[in-house]
Amino acid sequence: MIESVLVANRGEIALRVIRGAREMGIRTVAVFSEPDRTSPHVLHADEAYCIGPARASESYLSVDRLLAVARRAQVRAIHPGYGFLAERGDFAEAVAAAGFVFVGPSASTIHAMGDKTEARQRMAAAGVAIVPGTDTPLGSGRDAIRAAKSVGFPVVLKAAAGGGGKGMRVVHRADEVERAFATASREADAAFGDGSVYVERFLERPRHIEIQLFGDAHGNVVHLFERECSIQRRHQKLVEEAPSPLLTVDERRAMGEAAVRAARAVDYTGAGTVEFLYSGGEFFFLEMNTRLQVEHPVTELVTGIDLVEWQFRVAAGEALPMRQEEIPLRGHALECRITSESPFDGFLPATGVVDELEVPGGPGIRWDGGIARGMEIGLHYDPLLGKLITWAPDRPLAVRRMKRALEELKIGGVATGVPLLRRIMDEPDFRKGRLSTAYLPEHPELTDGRLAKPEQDALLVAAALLEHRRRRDRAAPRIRRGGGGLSAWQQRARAHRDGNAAADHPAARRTDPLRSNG
Ligand code: MV4
Repeated sequence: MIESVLVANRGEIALRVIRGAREMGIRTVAVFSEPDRTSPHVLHADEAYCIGPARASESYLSVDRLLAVARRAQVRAIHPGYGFLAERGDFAEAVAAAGFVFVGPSASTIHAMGDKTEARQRMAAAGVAIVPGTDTPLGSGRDAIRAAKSVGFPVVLKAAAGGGGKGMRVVHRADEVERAFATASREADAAFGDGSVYVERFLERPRHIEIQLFGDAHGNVVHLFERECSIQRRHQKLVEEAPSPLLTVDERRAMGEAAVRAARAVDYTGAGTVEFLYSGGEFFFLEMNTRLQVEHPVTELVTGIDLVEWQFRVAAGEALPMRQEEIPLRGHALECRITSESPFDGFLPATGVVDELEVPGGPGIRWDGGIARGMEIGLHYDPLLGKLITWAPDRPLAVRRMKRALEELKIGGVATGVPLLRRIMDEPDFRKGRLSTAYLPEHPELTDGRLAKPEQDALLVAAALLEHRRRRDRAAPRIRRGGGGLSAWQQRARAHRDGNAAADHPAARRTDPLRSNG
């Protein structure tokens, strides 16, 4: 087994990996940038090293500094987490060349899946359905028009070196293709240093369903079922769940088998995810992510498997601990991403100092956080503060549990997306599992800064009751009803202040229609 690991990441995922490693008796080495000095991942590691200033290029993205710490701390392995260097084939290569074990797939797999046209070719060859389109980059605007016409409109132009929606261009008509091609190519070049663009048929309102998979160095590959990740905004996932509420048993099996074929085709080792677009009863390969994902906890809760533990076992050369038929799927899990963004303000990134942190508890609740009270939330890194995850025997209870947990969660000092997430948990389409990637645009009331309907109604009722009270009090002066000239409301407020519950008796309750009865 691997006896020590450097975790080349920060925040909640660094802490998650450190926790998993410590349970396995693996010595953990954290790295941190100057402003992260007091972060929980630093606190919980066996050792921690400062690797530079806030700027990621001089700290978490510095391969030289990370390798220098790995040598100094004499670790056996390096775990990249997600983001930062996790899907950089050259990093995986450098780690191996320096004599460390990279906890992830081989550099060649990472490279192959990073090139989206190569990934499409390899998947098609492996018998995995891909969205109709081109499998090689387009040579010119004319080439693009020809390809778009043969694929059929609408189409989407995508960067071959991209992924995650960056540089995507939807095109509805032939006379728009040439310009869109030029723009997409220029954007791809600016973002990835590679202007290659290819074309796919554009699917309307698809669902995003992904399959978790695992491979080992002995040729075994299994899948751990799906995650439904359709609730997103601008390609950032907001809510994820497992299993998908709308997939049939047959579809689940077919998708799982396709993902296993995909993994076998690239000799996959470690944890990975195959993303599919699901539309009109069909599913198509979208991308393969060669890392542990943010939303891995929902899979852990429905399978009972510790994915970080499996990552370490596979990296140590062990065979996968379970065969496909042994992997259970039990109950339902939901994850809400808690980010420092103002959801009613166009998801503007928020900053501040965390001055209050109260996390929910009780059965079926998990908090994967990377923050602590007193921590400064700046703009240097991803806005993910933590993840709230619930499990229950069925989806309705998992949703109600999430609603309750979101009500208990208190993060002060910085704006978060929690108010929006609470609204989503109450929204009828979400409750019914009617999900698509167009969910948020199709429910604009959820992200409207003005009050949502239930809150508007509550305010109207409150105003009407106050008006009723005002008129009644004017008709019957307070002095005749006792209470020293105070209204029932004021009497109770005073009684509470004085620690006297007597004014809280049922009669007082009847006189105060505003009082909540539960
Ligand atoms: C698509 C698509 C429709 N048709 N490709 C966006 C992120 C990137 N991973 C791929 N994306 C899409 N690709 C075809 N051929 C729609 C999207 C898409 C989307 C996909 C997953 C989750 C949310 C999304 C939101 C808008 C568009």
